[in-house]
Amino acid sequence: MAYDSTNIFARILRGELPCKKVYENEHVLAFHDINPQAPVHILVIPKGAYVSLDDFSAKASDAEIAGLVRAVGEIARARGLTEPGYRILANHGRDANQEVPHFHVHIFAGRPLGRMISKA
Ligand code: DGP
Repeated sequence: MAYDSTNIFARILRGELPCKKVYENEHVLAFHDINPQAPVHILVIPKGAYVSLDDFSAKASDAEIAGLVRAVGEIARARGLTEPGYRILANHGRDANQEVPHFHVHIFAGRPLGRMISKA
């Protein structure tokens, strides 16, 4: 799937749409999800144009990949999520219901999150 530069997160990265920013560095922007599924629901996105984890893991540089993973950990630590815990999730493609075609990692926290995934 080719990257669509009109997707919502590309527009946020270009400053065309607002977001509630949580964190930013050279490689990464993080902001609150517009439709939170937990008391803490943060999205961490690379600044580069990658459709999903599939694209990111195949094409991103080691620095971009390290930057994103380190940002997730840093955000979680800065927000005191290490204890009591948090969950990360990244949807790729149809079966996972990926809605926005710019790679993003969800961070969920702030309540007991149950086990793994819905059976529905
Ligand atoms: P996914 O299904 O993994 O592609 O999740 C996309 C998430 O993006 C979903 O939890 C809602 C969130 N989202 C969609 N549009 C916007 C937006 O304009 N701003 C913010 N902050 N989040 C958005």
